[in-house]
Amino acid sequence: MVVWTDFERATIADIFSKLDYEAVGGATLARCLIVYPWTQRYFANFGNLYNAAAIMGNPMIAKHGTTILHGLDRAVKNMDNIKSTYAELSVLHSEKLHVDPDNFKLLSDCLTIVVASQLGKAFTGDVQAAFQKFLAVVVSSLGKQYH
Ligand code: ZNH
Repeated sequence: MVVWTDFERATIADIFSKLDYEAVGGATLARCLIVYPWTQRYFANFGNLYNAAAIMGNPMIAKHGTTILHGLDRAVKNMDNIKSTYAELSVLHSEKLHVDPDNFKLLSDCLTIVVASQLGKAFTGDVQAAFQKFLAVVVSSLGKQYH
């Protein structure tokens, strides 16, 4: 059972309330595919991923990035039940999509960088600590149904 301080709860809610899901989701997934090119294998049917410019301009990537952020929103709204909230999504990624769970961590690191660049000075050490704790719980919960 994860314990959240009032500061952590307020910080996570505040960050997500400020995010433009479309812009941040697209930028995060694009960055993940550029920085860790082996993650492109899951998106073979998403069209042109030829280089960084193509990835950043790919509308399917932008749309799926938005889907992922909406997926994260479910954890924000269920901070005390992230594991059960993601049970089904974990099964989907494991059994149907065959996404290596290491990739959840890679994506979450890209999200941290995109959020940091959006928040600028407001992304203090305390804020980063809260955000990374939240993402660590998300990553662990998404990996829970892998055998
Ligand atoms: Zn994932 C899908 C979420 C990560 C890959 N995803 C998906 C969805 C969601 C998600 C919500 C939708 C589902 C349905 O439809 O039902 N993810 C998510 C999250 C995360 C993720 C929250 C974290 C954080 N993914 C991920 C990664 C990868 C992926 C990292 C790789 C690399 N996903 C994926 C795919 C899919 C998905 C491939 C399918 C897509 C299509 O459409 O086809």
